[in-house]
Amino acid sequence: MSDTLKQIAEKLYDGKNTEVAALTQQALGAGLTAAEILDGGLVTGMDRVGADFKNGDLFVPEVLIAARAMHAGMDILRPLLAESDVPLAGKVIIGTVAGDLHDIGKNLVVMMLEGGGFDVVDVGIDTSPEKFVEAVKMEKPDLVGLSTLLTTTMPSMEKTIDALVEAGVRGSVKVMIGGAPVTQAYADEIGADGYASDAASAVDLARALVA
Ligand code: B12
Repeated sequence: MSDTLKQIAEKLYDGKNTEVAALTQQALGAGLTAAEILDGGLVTGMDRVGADFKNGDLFVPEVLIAARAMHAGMDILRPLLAESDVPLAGKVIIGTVAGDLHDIGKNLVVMMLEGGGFDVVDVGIDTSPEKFVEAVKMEKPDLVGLSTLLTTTMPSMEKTIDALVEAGVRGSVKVMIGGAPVTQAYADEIGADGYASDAASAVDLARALVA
């Protein structure tokens, strides 16, 4: 891996957004492609953030700062990636289900998925099953992510999956769920394809589901 890519990954891990942006420009100037910088620099750095978040060496504020640095690099690469037809890891629609306004964890998952090379469409909080269905029809994602933090809104996850089935689009997407009250057993019970307990595991799961 080139030195510049290594530095991008390191500065991203340290949350240095100005340096990540400057190094990203430098790498482009040196002739590296946007895809090489994304994979070898930004995604590599964000993967390390994810691993250390999972094992308890990093906490939410550090992940948010690293994600901001990732965005600084992505802002430069995004237009180039859009032009060059670089295959992304996959497309994900994600939202907090109906009745639930919590979004801190969901936003972390969004950032980690973006850091993992996914194209993410965030449909927000208190998202009705109908809105999920509409978004799936419009965006044609590979994966739908459902988040909830309240036990009282866990049934909204099942209603969302049922609505995808009724609309005839369940077969075209994988569904992953997450949030403090849900478990793998609950995912199995409501017919989701998988559950992940944190943002880093969500990226691993998303990669496995779209593989
Ligand atoms: C912050 C917070 C709020 C904020 C939310 C702000 C926001 N923008 O999100 C506010 C003040 C608005 C709020 C409101 C309420 N809250 Co509140 N809130 C919390 C609190 C303190 C932290 C939640 C949080 O952000 N955690 C940090 C994130 C990083 O963790 P996380 O969300 O679990 O996300 C991680 C994983 O779960 C996973 N993940 C999350 N989503 C997804 C999705 C996918 C697809 C995948 C794969 C993974 C995944 O990855 C994330 C990152 O690693 C918790 C208590 C706690 N300590 O957890 C209570 C808590 C969730 N709230 C609770 C309650 C009861 C409420 C209220 C009903 C209170 C009230 N009486 O008004 C309202 C509900 C409003 C509504 N309709 O939603 C209860 C829920 C109890 C229950 N079991 O149902 C809790 C547990 C507090 C408690 N001990 O009683 N709350």
